[in-house]
Amino acid sequence: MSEQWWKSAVVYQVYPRSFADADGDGTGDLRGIIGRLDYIAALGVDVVWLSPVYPSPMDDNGYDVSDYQNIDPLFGTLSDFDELVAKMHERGLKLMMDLVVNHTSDEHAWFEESRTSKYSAKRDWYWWRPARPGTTPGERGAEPNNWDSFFSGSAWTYDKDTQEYYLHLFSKKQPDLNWENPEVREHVYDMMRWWLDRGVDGFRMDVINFISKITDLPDRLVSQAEVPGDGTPYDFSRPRIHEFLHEMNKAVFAPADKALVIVGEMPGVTVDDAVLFTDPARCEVDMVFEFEHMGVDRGHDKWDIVPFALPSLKASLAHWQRGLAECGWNSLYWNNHDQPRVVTRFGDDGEFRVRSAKTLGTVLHMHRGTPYIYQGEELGMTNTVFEDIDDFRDIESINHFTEATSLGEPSADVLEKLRFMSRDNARTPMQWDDTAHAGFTKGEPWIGVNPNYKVINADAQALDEDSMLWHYRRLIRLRHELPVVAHGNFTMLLEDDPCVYAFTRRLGDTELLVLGNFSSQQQHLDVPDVESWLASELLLGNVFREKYDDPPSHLAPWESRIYRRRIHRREG
Ligand code: TEU
Repeated sequence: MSEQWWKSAVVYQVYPRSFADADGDGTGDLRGIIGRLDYIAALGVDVVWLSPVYPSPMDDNGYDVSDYQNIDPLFGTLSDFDELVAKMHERGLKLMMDLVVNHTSDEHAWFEESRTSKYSAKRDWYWWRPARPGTTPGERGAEPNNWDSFFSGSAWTYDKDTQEYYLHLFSKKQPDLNWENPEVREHVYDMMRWWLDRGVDGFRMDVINFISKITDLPDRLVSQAEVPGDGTPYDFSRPRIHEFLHEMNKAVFAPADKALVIVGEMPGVTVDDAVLFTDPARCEVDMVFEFEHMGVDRGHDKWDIVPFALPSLKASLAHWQRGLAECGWNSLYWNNHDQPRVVTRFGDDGEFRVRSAKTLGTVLHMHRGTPYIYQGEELGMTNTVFEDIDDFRDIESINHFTEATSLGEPSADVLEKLRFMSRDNARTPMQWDDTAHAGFTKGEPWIGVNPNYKVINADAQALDEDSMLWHYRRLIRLRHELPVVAHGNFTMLLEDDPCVYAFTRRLGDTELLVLGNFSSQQQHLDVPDVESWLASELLLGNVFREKYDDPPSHLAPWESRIYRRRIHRREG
């Protein structure tokens, strides 16, 4: 297997709570996943990314880990896990674990020891600081600096017993680990080696660019132009981040005698820094997972929803394609457990749901990078229906509702934004069939099933070769079969066109032309250098026609096509 096997791989993300429930308690589990491995294998993907299954108080659905070397009883046992790994490997699937080491749970033994006293041996494993000089500890404004948490409120929580604050970039139950302390790093590396020995094939490392911080934790700058409470200039990709990742690579990845995949989830990472993180010669990570394109419909924060404009999406993706053209590697995704469903967000989840979902898939999968499919995306699952705030489960959504309404924003307005942008849209149960609770559980699901499961479900689509599911299988096969899909260079066309997404890919004498109409109206298009495509071959489309005009001068609503041609030598 080539060293960079993951360049032609496709990743499938499983969010265990919502995938399949075998024991009927309403929450998905490892045995549920085992029961659905044939479904995953039939898609043709190479890697499964498993969101956290470690013991956790579940303040942030497992992204708050209280024991790194076990399985939460909600999800099963270590022996279920071993069986999952073995059965995945039997099917040629690799397992990528979610690794959450920027922070632990406040119920992790390390933090429990750390908080006992200022003189605890583990005090320095976290970021403890006294109140701001001249203030009264515990009062508003006394926090050591002015950073806000991603989940609303200050990033600091006061501990009355030891009269200091601890830092948490996420919830107050997710204290940040202090990576400056070499003992912390050694313990994390040991734990990672333990999972590799147990059979896992790689890690998706949660907010890994946050682990290095400017150690004096300065106040953020406050200016009109800046996001309120945004500490990002000080906590993203800070001074020692490359050193830490290189050290981890040498300590954990390099010695492993198997083909791994290492993904750095890095909110806010720049293209230039991504090149450094993923340059193979630097031995840090294999690819980044960045968020720039997830911001195209957001203003100053994720709740400031602005209208989607296709040229911004194209500009963002093209910027990354160009920036990593010579060196480095990126992930490609529309969805994950933190994002609303893409067909609702960038597509048309009404009349053209299937067609727009196929076009979104086609366009994404034909880019250069490693594509990720988030469970249910391959079925065209949509955002769900939330009647009121009690229907939400996500800490980020609920905290935002509490904060925004307490500041006077009408609850109806906040709810409307949550309905569109909340992470819970991604977290409704997987829609397996048209029986009760979409076949996800025999119990009461932990979060409501999307009411459209009778129409959108895996069983129905498995029987229909024209379905989304089959379309995704074809896209995955194209990547595996055509080197140009994985490795070809990328050229964006028609950059300013507000409705058409068009680009070429080229490797040697093979060139692909990818066209997608991102609108619910027919669109005229002028394919640049159209003559060269006259004798090309249509590889995949989503609108059936008796006769195709190749290449097309019009695309039907949400129509997409992939063409292939051979380049004659004199064209060079
Ligand atoms: O998310 C990191 C991240 O970028 C957050 O800002 C995330 O986008 C969040 O949803 C804000 O909208 C990772 C995990 O994917 C997420 O589920 C966790 O909540 C978070 O880290 C903390 O571990």
